[in-house]
Amino acid sequence: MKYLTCLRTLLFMATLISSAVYAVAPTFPDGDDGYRLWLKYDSLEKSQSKKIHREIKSWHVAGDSATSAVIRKELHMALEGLVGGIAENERSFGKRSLLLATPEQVPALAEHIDSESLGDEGYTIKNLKLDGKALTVIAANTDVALLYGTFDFLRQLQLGKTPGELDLVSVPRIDVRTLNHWDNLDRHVERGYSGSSIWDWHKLPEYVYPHYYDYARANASLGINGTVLNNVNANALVITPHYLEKVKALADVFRPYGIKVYVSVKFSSPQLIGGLKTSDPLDPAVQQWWKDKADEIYDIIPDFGGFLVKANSEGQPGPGDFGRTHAEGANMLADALAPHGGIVMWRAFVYAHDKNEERSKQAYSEFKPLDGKFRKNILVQVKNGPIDFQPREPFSPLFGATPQTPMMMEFQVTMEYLGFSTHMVYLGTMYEEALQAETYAKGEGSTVARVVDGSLFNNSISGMAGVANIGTDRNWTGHPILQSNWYVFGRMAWDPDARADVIADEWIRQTLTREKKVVASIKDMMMRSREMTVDYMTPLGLHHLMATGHHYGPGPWVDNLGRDDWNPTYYHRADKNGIGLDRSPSGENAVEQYFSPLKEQFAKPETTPEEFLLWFHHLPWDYKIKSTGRTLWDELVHRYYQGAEDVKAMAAQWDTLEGKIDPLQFKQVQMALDIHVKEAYWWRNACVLYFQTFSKRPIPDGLEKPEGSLEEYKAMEFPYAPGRG
Ligand code: GCW
Repeated sequence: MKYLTCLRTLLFMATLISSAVYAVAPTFPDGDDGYRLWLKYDSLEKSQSKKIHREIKSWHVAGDSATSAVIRKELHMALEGLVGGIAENERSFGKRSLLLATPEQVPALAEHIDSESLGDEGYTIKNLKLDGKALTVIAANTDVALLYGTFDFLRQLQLGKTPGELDLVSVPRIDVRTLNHWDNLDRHVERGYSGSSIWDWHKLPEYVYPHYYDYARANASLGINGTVLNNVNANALVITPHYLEKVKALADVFRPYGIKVYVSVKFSSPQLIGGLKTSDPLDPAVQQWWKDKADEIYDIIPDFGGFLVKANSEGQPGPGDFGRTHAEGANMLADALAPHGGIVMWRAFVYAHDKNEERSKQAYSEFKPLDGKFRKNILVQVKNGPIDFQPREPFSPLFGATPQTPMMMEFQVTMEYLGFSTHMVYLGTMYEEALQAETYAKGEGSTVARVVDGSLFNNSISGMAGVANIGTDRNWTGHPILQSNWYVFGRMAWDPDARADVIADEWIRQTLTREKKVVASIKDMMMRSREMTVDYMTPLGLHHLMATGHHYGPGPWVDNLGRDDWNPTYYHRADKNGIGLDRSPSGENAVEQYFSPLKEQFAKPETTPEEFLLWFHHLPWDYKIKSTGRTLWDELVHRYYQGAEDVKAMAAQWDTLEGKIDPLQFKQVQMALDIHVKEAYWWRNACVLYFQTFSKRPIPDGLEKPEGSLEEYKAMEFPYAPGRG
């Protein structure tokens, strides 16, 4: 009896506890985990769906390649999701069908398309009659281009169009459109904030994950046609036989999607893995070693893309170690790859130990004199700004300076300097700003976009690279909204004149919602997000203020690093008189690297755009800011405050979307915004308190005092911040 009572009490208590747990257990929302990216294919509105069914009774893919199989699979899946399915006609095309074909596959198409202008990658989508049958046609010269056309077709449906309305031609403006993975062979991703590397090198080549295919689909949907698998701080092992088998396995997965693989190579590989005593590019044995290596690679991977090289930069070996130029180093590799059709992407991110030149000038000084000395299969890959992926930089003066050397654009998609993966920053506006900048290299209209696409100087090859923000996180990019940066990078690599707002709009409608008001609200936040970030991190042309090593959070006070130009103090030069780096003719004269009229405009503070003021000038704290009439100090503080406030307002704006988008995605962004707000205020407070020690001026009227003390901010340490180099 006693035993029973005891048991009953126990049971009663257990029920109490479990119901208490039940009552308070947080109901973390179920929902979309983001894995499907912008390829969700959720069902379209009924009316649109009906119309599509009226216009298209069946579809037919004429080809039978591996790429054709990919197209079929995508169409099956997408049409099933969007409109409940449309039948495939495997044998031919009937009345009112969607036909995907090259003129080679369906010769009657030839008279309807301008094959020559489409090239290998362009496509057209139009409505026409063939053999008396009304059709919607996706036509191109190759199956890969048909795949690009397929993805565009599906995008158009998701943007509200029906097949009958489509009439478009699309040809990529840039030849080489790559993602650069800064992924190490041990799966650590340098500057990666979305988990580990998606490449499981250990299990390759036998074990191939489904996400390799989905990665390829996502890239192909944007027209990305190359991927550099490993970090530019390269491990020589990647081109040993053991790893080449793994590279091959990935190449085999990507091939049907039109994606070539490339690897980053270490310049000293002949010594490290080849047993040679030198890696001197003019040494015949070294040249032969690379030729043999290229032959070996192409034996295994016949359509291998080529090499990406970081040389004589941040401790990496390079031709300079042997007294040779970048051109001599790059040419040696280019000669080894040329017989196989491979290319070299040679990075211009260099700043030498022994040079006493201001850092922003060094890449130009080094590469401009080499113009004309590079082989035809070399692209020089340049970061968008002259320093290093800062929240805002003027464009690198190398764009436009080398008519005979194609300059490949390198954007950072991962947000090393823009808040990792917890700040909600849409980078489309930043890319657009860089691409639309006027270089004046050949007078007006000489935009960076026209340098990069090769049209300004009629270069025979062109390229754009994006340092990927992709990792093993379920949603790929660690933050739902940051998927849009992968997306916009790809779309702008296809068309460097594409507009950030248009792309934001299409991304949102495919990924989050088609509800007009909600789309508008999200787009509004995305479009303003980068400017807010500039404001709370580095307003008015300030740059390189981040903490050391991991680059997480503010560190404007750092002044003790091994090299002068690693220190934030080198860049802001705040003192009792003022702040900013004088790059005008009376200072470092970096402005001379730009064409007129830019060099004259940048030479004087009055004509320098305000967003670059402190990039080019050291100005007194009481300098009058034209747009607001405030003193420089007051303006600086106001901007820091504005940036932080804008983020807070953005978080509140996001809150209004509860119930209007997928609950899990809503929640994930909301949680990230909590961090974002906190960190925006952290940046604001730390920077304002620090600069105040020089300006000795009060916080302007009407603004609250920064919280915390400078000492506290300086003492913060983050030994385990992700993504370290
Ligand atoms: O921005 C810096 C990064 C390094 C990176 C380097 C580069 C891969 O802090 O992590 O190294 O640029 O672009 O080579």
